[in-house]
Amino acid sequence: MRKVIAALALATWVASAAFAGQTFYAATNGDDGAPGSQEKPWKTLSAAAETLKAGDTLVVAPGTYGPATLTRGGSAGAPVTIRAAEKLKAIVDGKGGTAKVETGTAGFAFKGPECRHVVLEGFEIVRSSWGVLVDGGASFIEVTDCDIHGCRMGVKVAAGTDCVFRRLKLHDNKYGMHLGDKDKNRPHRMLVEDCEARNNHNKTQSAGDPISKDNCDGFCVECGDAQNIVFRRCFASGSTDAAYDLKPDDVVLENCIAGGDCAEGFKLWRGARLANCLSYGNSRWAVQTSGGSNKPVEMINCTLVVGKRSAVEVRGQVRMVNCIVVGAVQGAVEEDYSLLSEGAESARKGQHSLTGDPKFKDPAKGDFHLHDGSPAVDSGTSAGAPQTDLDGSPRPKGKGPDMGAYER
Ligand SMILES: [Ca+2]
Ligand SMILES: [Ca+2]
Repeated sequence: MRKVIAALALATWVASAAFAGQTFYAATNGDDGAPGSQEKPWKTLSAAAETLKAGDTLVVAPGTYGPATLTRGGSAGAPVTIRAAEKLKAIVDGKGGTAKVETGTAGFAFKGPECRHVVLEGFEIVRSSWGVLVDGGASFIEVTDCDIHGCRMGVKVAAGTDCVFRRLKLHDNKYGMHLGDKDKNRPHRMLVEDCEARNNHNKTQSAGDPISKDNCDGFCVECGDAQNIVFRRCFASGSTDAAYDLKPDDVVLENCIAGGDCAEGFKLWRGARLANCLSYGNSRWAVQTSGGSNKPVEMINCTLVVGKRSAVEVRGQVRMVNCIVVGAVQGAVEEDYSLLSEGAESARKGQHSLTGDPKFKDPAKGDFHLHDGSPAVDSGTSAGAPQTDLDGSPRPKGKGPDMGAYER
């Protein structure tokens, strides 16, 4: 019986593998006229990109390659997959650089409405105008486990929807990730998970470069009415502008950190919902909201620590529950069950809110977990509190939920 089941399982696997398409190979010593087999691989990713069909996988051997543009893809059950054989050992070099005026080279470009359902995995992408570019209405593009640096923009969605960006390291570009254009080409349905944006700024700017020297963000979404934009477990530091500069009304940030050396931690233009987020050590505000909408920014279980100016600057409406704020609050905040400290005390209106030292473990080293004696411990409300904290540990522990991003 066991043999029959094994045989059936194998038959099913073979059938689905056949349905799933073919596996091809590329290597720097290959030949674009070759069949693309493991023994006789292709040479360039640009030639391979023309050949791949729904369900096909391209496995790319270690080495350095030129850019590739995809204008076709797969389908929902049978994506086209382009994968580095060894993670970050296949490098795509656009041979441009951050300081250059736009040259129009993307490491990987996904272009046009026929380019749908493509998965890109495990590449290092360098010296391109855009490390990854989604344009012309491409959709269902999933980019994972890539290291993108030395580019003008790490990831740009110029015109596209339904993308997933996961475990990307975006560093030493001008911009980290830039989704959408100013109120056109709405980048609906974007999921950004476990991505890091570090040191994306404009060190050397060429004459005529249209990017303002000061306006370099870690993560930016331009379109106010883009829908279903989610950032989860992302980290940003070292941008000359914001860590997160996000215009959409309904953007959601869960377990995200703005970890220092940016102008603003979270720059939110209209509505937004932040849960378990931490902002500290930024040179202007931990959070700045710009209003422009009657939809309030909502924050629950966030820890917001003053940069050089104030902790929170509010234009528009902000609602805060279970938060810790250290530093001045400018503008009106509707808050409750929050701990307001070091200049934020006068903003306290909520009947369950507190003032006092939050007793962070080691704030100088960026550790905003709570000491035992912190007044924030067990002082929050369970109404609406996320069931896990910024570390992913269960909430509540002890007698109730704590205020701030970490539960103890
Ligand atoms: Ca900006
Ligand atoms: Ca607790």
